[in-house]
Amino acid sequence: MMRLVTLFLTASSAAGFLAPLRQPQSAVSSSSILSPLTSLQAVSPVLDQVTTTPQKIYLKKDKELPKVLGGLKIGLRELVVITGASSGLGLATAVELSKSGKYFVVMAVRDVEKAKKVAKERGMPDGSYVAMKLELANLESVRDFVTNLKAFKAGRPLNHLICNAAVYLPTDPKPQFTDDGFEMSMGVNHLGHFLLVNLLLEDMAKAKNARCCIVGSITGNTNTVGGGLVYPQADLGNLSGLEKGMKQPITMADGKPFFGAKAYKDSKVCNMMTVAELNRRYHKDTGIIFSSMYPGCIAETALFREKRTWFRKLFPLFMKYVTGGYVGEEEAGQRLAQVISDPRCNKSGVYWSWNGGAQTVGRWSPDGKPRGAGGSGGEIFENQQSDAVRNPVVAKKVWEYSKKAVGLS
Ligand code: NDP
Ligand code: PMR
Repeated sequence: MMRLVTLFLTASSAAGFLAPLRQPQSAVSSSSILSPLTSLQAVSPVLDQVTTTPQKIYLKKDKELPKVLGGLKIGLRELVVITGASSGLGLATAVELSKSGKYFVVMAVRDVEKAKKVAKERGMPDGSYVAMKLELANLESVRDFVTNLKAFKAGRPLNHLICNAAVYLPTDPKPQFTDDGFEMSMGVNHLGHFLLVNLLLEDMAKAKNARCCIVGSITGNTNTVGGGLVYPQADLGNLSGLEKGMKQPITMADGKPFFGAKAYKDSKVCNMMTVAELNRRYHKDTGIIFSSMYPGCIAETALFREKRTWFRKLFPLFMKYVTGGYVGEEEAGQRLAQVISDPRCNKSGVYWSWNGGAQTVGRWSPDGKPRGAGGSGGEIFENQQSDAVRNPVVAKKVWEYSKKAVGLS
């Protein structure tokens, strides 16, 4: 055990994770623009109201949709949209909810064929889900997804929305940008979801007991060891990057040089602040339950695809046997599904966590409060976010700047 701890700490430290003096890599290049959709050819649309340009593909390839009367297909089940449902936590949640028989799942994914394949592999019952194109790195795709969803659900309200998709790009020396020119982590994890939620609020307001969960993380919260002691820390600074619109050459919310690992954590702070603002602005009038959650450390997901092989091998062991923060995909999926389905989660503005990894409860909270490392097992509880995440003045600014960035104001 000690050898494992030493090995991971040494390797992590050598890689700079515990070295607060390491300078972030600074590289902003307009030549590194990533345009994932630009090479795709236009094909004829299947839904009349979807207009297409040569840059975009949406539902057009999905032969399933024109044949389906979505409203009928959904039946008496509650309709839930899950972004990033083609792998990891999102897929595990989709499996859990679709198998319960109570929910019809819209898998909102960037790769529809992949989603269909994994849904079958994981035994999601036929007729309990549909895969729809959503490319969060393209705001037009977000808008088209909403149009297509409305057409599919044919006037039914949207019961639940889970914003789960994310990218983590800690080793990119240069920033990647979305089609709209936003730094990729901020663009996909925060701004794409920000637009999506705003466009779907009206449909959710029509549902009884609607719930909207945006997945957060311990690593965005500096009141924990995972978020507070491991470099880099999330920090939105003076928000000058977001205020200026987050478009290239700007790469960070604080306006500083690009630093991929921090960009992810900053985006998670924005996710959690968005929930706080949604709750403040809309809960009372719409009845929608807004929440965020930390699923535990699901150390084997594709989120860590950029990490080196040694890290991907050691990280799950470190989380299992040292921090007690490890949780498997299936259990994490049950947790996120619980936030949507459990009557105990019928409370808005909460950041849900689980106090599994019992021996670590309290031990890993710098202020000694029992937060839990989120490991397997344990009970759900209302966690407390860091002061920085709970700051209402900053959250309001994040809301306003984000609105402007995605063209809502
Ligand atoms: P995965 O990489 O397995 O899942 C992320 C999903 O997001 C994938 O389905 C991916 O699609 C999708 N996605 C990525 N980019 C885009 C895009 N541009 N447009 C649409 N979809 C996109 O990671 P996890 O399951 O681990 O992460 C899920 C959530 O959990 C994230 O919000 C993450 O921040 C959060 N989280 C994860 C933790 C962990 O320990 N793993 C801990 C705390 C929070 P595709 O399948 O095509 O790759
Ligand atoms: Mg971290 C209780 C201690 C704890 C917890 C719960 C996590 C969760 N981590 C903890 C501690 C440590 N981590 C320590 C002591 C180290 C130094 C060795 C450490 C390192 C570390 C790295 C390098 N941890 C990481 C990384 C990542 O690249 C992960 C990350 O930040 O992804 C954004 C990560 C994580 N640790 C966690 C969790 C949940 C992650 C994934 C976070 C996320 O997806 O938001």
